[in-house]
Amino acid sequence: MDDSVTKPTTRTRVRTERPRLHKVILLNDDYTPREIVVVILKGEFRMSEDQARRVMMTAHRRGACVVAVFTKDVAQSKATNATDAARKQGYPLLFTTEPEE
Ligand code: TYC
Repeated sequence: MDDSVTKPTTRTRVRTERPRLHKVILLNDDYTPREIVVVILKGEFRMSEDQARRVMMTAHRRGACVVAVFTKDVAQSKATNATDAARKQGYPLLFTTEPEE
């Protein structure tokens, strides 16, 4: 007779959700010179001159433009650094973040 005992096994499936990404948004204002916006976009977001100009002009015309998406921490630190870079030069340029839907 087979008297072997089969132990019940419990399998736990670990579901790891992808972290929600956050958008960095550039807001328009009436005071920051276009060239300053372009320089900050290139410096903080590694954009080419052409990309930076397009993003700047979109924010200028429409009021805001999504610059890029990152994990929450990276988005927030990039937005803060870029805003600080403008403040240091005396401009009110503002970058914000918001979660992606
Ligand atoms: N509107 C600004 C000007 O005319 C330029 C500007 C563009 C400022 C985009 C902010 O996010 C911005 N000098």
